[in-house]
Amino acid sequence: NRISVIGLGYIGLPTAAVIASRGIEVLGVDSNQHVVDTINKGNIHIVEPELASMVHSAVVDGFLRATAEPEQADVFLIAVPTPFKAEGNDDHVPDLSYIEAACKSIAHVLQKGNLVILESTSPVGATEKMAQWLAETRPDLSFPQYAGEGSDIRVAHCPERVLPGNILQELVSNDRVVGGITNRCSTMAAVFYSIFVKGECIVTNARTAEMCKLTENSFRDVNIAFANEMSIICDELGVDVWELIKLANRHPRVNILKPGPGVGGHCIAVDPWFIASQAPESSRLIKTARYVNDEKPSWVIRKVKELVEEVLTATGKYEKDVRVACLGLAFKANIDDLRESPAMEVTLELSKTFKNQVWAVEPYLEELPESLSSNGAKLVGLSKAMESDVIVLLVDHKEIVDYPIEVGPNQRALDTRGVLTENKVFAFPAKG
Ligand code: SAJ
Repeated sequence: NRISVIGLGYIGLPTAAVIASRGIEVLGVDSNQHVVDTINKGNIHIVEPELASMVHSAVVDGFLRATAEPEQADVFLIAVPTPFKAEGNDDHVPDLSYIEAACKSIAHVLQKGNLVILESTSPVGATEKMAQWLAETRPDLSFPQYAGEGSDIRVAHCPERVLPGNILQELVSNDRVVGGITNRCSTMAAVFYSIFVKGECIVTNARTAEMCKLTENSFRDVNIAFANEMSIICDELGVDVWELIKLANRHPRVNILKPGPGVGGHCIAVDPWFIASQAPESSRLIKTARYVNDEKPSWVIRKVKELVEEVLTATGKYEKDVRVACLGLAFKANIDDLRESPAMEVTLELSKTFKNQVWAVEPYLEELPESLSSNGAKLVGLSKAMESDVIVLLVDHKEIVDYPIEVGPNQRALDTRGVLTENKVFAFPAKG
């Protein structure tokens, strides 16, 4: 049996490597020749713990090969991006052109009995569209219906659900929701996943599987928005939000997530819009959550500017002599990914306001991105950052959490992740 994975990014490459590590022949397809060449040399173009060695062994052992042109296989997994349509698209309409291109590129190599699975996060109806694109592109298609039991290939959706930073574990251990165009499609896809998934594969229809993925990420977004809104309200009312959340979470049916500088990454800030763009009138809470989370970086920036003013008043320094240290740039803790990062958004804006005055700490970087260094921002270590006037804690990387940060009388700190708050929740009687 041969498996072909179309799209060798953050989902496709780890999935290809895990399947190949089971001794199954995997053909990875990517339109980017540099990606193809890198993988064929046994190297990787993305950062994810343990992925480099797994890809290297799979290539050396002959189970994984990359190519720019699709070839015949038994199962095709499509893991290509589903971004929004071009900038300025206020309705946030998803762009399915990568899925369409993937379908059109594999259509001519499909054979009777093949299984095609869409893993990309997609709006409701995308899998049906995919089946239609496949049917339209295949010249020898003998069945007018592309979606019924009469079709000669099987089509299903099985959304990826892995957490960046823990992809290789979650690919195997997470339950999977498998939604076929028909029951036979679902069953065949579930049997395929059982090759490498230890979690349960639960069968449903394609539209429910699509909506399930969007719902999971919207649920998280709405809950983070609640935490972010509480942090702003608590700031206004003089309540420590971190202590408050710990106390409220002692209730058996309350589980508040953590506030932060905003929501980053490529999924949680994107997927809720897929629902909102298909049901704009009814998605009121989902859209509001998006606005709350998107506005959080601006709130952080305003607070930092207030703290700089406080330092000026307290010390009599000139503004040009004030140093602002931003701790962490990644979109979340313990990963190196700066894309769609609220910490980057905050640091970038501060570096424009306070030119040559921003110090950035990012344990995962050896040099700062050009956007920051061009404003005179400098990459420094944690001990140097402690000499700054305003400390802005943006990412709870382990190195930052473990560092003994002390804020002196003439310094100010804004802790967007609750790292500096000591544990104020004393329970009586103390648990042994
Ligand atoms: N964040 C908070 N407070 C929290 C939790 C997260 O501010 O309590 C922030 C993070 O700092 C980050 C953003 O939210 O900026 C997203 O981080 P995340 O860890 O919640 O999620 P992602 O984007 O890394 O991965 C999510 C996961 N989805 C869910 O947990 C429901 C993952 O399982 C999905 O596979 C992934 O999206 C995806 O690809 O869709």
